[in-house]
Amino acid sequence: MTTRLNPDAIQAFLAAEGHLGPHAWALDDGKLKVSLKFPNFAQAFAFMTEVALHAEKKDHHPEWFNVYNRVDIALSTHDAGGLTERDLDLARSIARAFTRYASN
Ligand code: HBI
Repeated sequence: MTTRLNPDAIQAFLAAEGHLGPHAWALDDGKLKVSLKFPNFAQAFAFMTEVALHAEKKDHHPEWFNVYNRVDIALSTHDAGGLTERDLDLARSIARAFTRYASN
């Protein structure tokens, strides 16, 4: 699905599912962004490996940056020039994966 979400749909997502423990998704520069912290690098990288497998299956990939125990993530659908259901779907996979890691 490559139809861009309307602003109300994005706000509804943020209100209902925007929270990941102490972290929260935010809309920034047309992308869904979150910064996650883990107890250490090994946990952060294990999380990234899990998410990478989901991303490959969905053919939808995060922009992300890792340093030590921090993973900064930005989601958007380049093909659509904004956010689509594919981003919310990947965000939900990220949230599910994150619940299995203790956050810092
Ligand atoms: N990942 N986040 C994101 N956005 C895309 O538009 C996208 C992607 N992964 C793969 C992908 N598009 C491909 O379908 C095309 O680039 C061919």
